[in-house]
Amino acid sequence: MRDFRLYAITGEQFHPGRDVIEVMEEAILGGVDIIQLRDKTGSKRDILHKARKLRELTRKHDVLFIVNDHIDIALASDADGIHLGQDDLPLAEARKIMGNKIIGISTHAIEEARAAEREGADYIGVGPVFPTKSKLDVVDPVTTSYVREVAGEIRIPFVAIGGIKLHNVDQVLDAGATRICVISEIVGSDDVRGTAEKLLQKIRTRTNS
Ligand code: 3NM
Repeated sequence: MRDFRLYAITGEQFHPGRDVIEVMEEAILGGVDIIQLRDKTGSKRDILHKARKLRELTRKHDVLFIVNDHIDIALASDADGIHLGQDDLPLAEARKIMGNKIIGISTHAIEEARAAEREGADYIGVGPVFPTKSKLDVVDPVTTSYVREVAGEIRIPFVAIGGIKLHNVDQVLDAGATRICVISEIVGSDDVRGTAEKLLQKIRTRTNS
């Protein structure tokens, strides 16, 4: 899979009155190189409609596009991949359906990270590093020590997530993360593009890239 550094997930509750496509385009212009559509409340039809628009946007800017949870919508919108949680379809089953498209898995403990790697995930999420209000069923923060553990052991790409902000991203990078994933800090910002630019700059500085 093509590598990425700054991963933004949609969170429409953070920008009432603003269109998701417009917000995500600003994020991309700020340097986000992978987008995930995450919608826990809409109907499948609505989610598919947004997925198709985001697919068009991400093609225009040549960035990756991932759909959360819904494999059918990922396929119907020709997304680059799917992101699954621990309670979703098992990886082996998802792989049968997704072929060689990207499969990302959320992990909250090293055993889950090892299993995802063993079973052929393309990348894993590592979090929530800090407390977050963006995910309802979230587990307790795993802290930067879990990031450190994964950085030291897991060989597939991983992305740190959960409560990551401009003011604490350095701690996550210090723990060995080279890819960062955020919802609220980017899409809830008054300056979506500027916030993405600043986050990317911090990643670049720490990873010499
Ligand atoms: N997944 P924010 S934490 C969607 O730990 C999600 O797997 C998490 O949003 C995990 O950047 C999270 O606003 C929410 O904290 C991230």
